[in-house]
Amino acid sequence: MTQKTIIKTTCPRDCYDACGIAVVTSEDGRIKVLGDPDHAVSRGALCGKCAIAYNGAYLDPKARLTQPLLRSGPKGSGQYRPVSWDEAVQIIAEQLQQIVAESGPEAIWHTHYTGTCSAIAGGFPQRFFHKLGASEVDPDSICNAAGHAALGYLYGTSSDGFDPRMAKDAACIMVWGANPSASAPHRHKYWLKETPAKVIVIDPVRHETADQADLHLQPFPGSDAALAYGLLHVLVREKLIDQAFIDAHTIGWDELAPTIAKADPAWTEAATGVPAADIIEAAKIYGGGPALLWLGQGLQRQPMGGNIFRAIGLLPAATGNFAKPGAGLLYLNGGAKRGTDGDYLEAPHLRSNERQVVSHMDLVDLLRDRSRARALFTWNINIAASNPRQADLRETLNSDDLFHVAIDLFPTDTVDHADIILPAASFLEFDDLVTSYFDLTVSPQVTAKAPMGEALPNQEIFRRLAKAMGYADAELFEPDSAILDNLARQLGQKDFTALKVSGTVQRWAQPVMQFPDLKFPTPSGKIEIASRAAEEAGFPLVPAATVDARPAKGHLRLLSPASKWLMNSSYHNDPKIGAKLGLQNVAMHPDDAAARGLTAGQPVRVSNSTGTIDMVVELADTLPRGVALAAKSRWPKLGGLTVNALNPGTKSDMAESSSVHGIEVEIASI
Ligand SMILES: Nc1nc2c(c(=O)[nH]1)N[C@H]1C(S)=C(S)[C@@H](COP(=O)(O)OP(=O)(O)OC[C@H]3O[C@@H](n4cnc5c(=O)[nH]c(N)nc54)[C@H](O)[C@@H]3O)O[C@H]1N2
Ligand SMILES: Nc1nc2c(c(=O)[nH]1)N[C@H]1C(S)=C(S)[C@@H](COP(=O)(O)OP(=O)(O)OC[C@H]3O[C@@H](n4cnc5c(=O)[nH]c(N)nc54)[C@H](O)[C@@H]3O)O[C@H]1N2
Ligand code: SF4
Ligand SMILES: [Mo]
Repeated sequence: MTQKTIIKTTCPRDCYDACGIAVVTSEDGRIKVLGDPDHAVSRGALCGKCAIAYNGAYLDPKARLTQPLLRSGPKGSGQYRPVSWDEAVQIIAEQLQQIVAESGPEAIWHTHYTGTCSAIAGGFPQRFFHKLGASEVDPDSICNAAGHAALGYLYGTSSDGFDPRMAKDAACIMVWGANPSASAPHRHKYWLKETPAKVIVIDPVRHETADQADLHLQPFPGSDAALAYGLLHVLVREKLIDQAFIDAHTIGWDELAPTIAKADPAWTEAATGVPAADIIEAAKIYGGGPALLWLGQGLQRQPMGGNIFRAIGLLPAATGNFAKPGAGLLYLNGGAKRGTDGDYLEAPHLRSNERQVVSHMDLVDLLRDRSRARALFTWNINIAASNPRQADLRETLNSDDLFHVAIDLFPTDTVDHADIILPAASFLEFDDLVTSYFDLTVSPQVTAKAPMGEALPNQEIFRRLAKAMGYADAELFEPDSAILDNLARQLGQKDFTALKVSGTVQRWAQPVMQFPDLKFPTPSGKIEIASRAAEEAGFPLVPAATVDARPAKGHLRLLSPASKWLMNSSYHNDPKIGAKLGLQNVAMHPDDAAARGLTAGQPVRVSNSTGTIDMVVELADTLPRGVALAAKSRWPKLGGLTVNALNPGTKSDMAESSSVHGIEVEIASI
């Protein structure tokens, strides 16, 4: 039998699960990336997409970027020649210095997100950009900024969620606008199945998690604030609110009275499409005992996403669902809750100018304006697939006078437009640290193999760039080993070596209660149902029972949530995943298809004033009438423009964030 070594590590993808991984290397050097059977989340199996991609594209030198490349032909032509790391960083440093001298560092922009969520590869590069004085595209504006802003008004924080171990004490788990069956597969498979709680899913789509729930409410997209008020109406009527809690720990409850009174089940049914009986049942279950509320990220990617979050966020406040077992709400659990010091990791003190920030929704306009943007770094992100105005963005990225450095593992569409391409090492190739954004755990990312070709971890790339720029600050050169020990200590561990030995650990041995002392980090210290800060920012004092207008005649509302087979745009280039994805399809209710004379498998043109793309019809009675669905983030170069070519980049009501689930389209046969 061939001798094997097994290295245990953690998946650092932008995923609720943070699975434990066992990397098995046989004597002949062959590697298998498997789910760690001893890990509490993965229990021996990765999700389908990672099981394929980590053993496919991630290990395939032909799929990966393996050396620095310098553009040798017109932009977008894909012509590059290999250069050494020294040459690459030298060219970049010279360009940056010239731009700084002529236009100031503010003309250098960087955009990044969650290609890897490990701490150093995700955070350390910020030290370089702070020192440089570069400008930054607001990372969360492509994903979840509206929800963060809304919960900030209400609770003073959006990153301090319930401890999922509380599920054993809950009478109800309400999953509102998330699809764990795709975006958190192990939560779908185990967490939601093993809880004694009744599970309620609120989602326009009857996805697998909704299908398996005790109760599924199917509101029309963008009508959730009204639904929240409908639930509050029943909670008040049935005396299921906790008046003592409201009196002691909230401000502004009475301001809600007129809207709650209006939102009786009949009104709410008309506003949302959810049957009155289901609204009453859901409120009774939610109000009947300790309840956990999971606020999905898809939910707030709506034109009124911020208001919707403020309205739904009222439910745990009205029912006193904090500081007791089985109670709470969760959007994300941030690293800071466990003790990570973001300022240590990113060193903002290195900055000597004021940071300029724009929303992802404004990226195209920014990049077209040479008086504001002369250089762009893209790292941990694939804007050419994931961002709005896809066709415009591609054209903009082709500008000869925009100096573009792309750092990635793979030759994505974004990378194809760069002047210089730098190959990043994968998470299997360096040590790092992962804090799940669901569980309150701390996990090691452990080197399991040598970097592919000349690829380097993000942090090492930015150390080399700092040296080439002539910087001397110690923070820019701090070695990974020292950072990992410091982070491990911040997170309550002895050091990183100890964490490697223990593997994933819970930050606290026993489940922790949410807001245990019932002090909320708002200006008043209470839950701000009425928020002066929100009012000063131009929002209503209390959330409104908004309902988006139904699509114009003949139009459909297009949702483009997470695909089961992709991690955002990652993995489309893996041939086995590509085969599973097949042609780009758009799902719709059979009645909507029939009304257009369309049948399953038929090629159609999907269009609106932003763009037109061709897709194939899928019939899905899991969707409400009037709603179409095309999953997000395929690679344009693997089949033509994708769903973001239909996305105008309209901002949600709060934080200039994405409202991508608010798009309307027309669909017609070709
Ligand atoms: N239509 C539509 N569009 C959407 C959404 C939607 O719901 N609908 N959702 C939005 C959301 S929520 C998000 S978060 C964004 C996500 O969009 P992106 O942030 O663009 O996510 P990915 O497409 O996965 O891109 C991450 C890139 O990072 C690379 N990467 C992985 N590890 C590393 C590393 O260690 N170093 C470097 N340098 N690169 C690495 C990957 O190869 C990948 O190319 O998409 C948004 N776009
Ligand atoms: N497999 C896989 N997993 C992923 C990702 C991926 O791309 N693929 N992406 C990761 C990232 S970056 C993120 S942000 C998370 C996102 O994961 P989720 O938080 O689950 O968000 P989405 O997948 O965008 O959308 C979730 C659900 O929101 C619903 N929704 C849309 N509009 C509304 C509405 O108006 N009301 C209600 N009630 N529901 C609505 C959609 O129908 C969808 O089922 O997943 C992460 N995990
Ligand atoms: S992407 Fe999520 S489900 Fe898949 S292996 Fe990674 S952590 Fe697990
Ligand atoms: Mo996201």
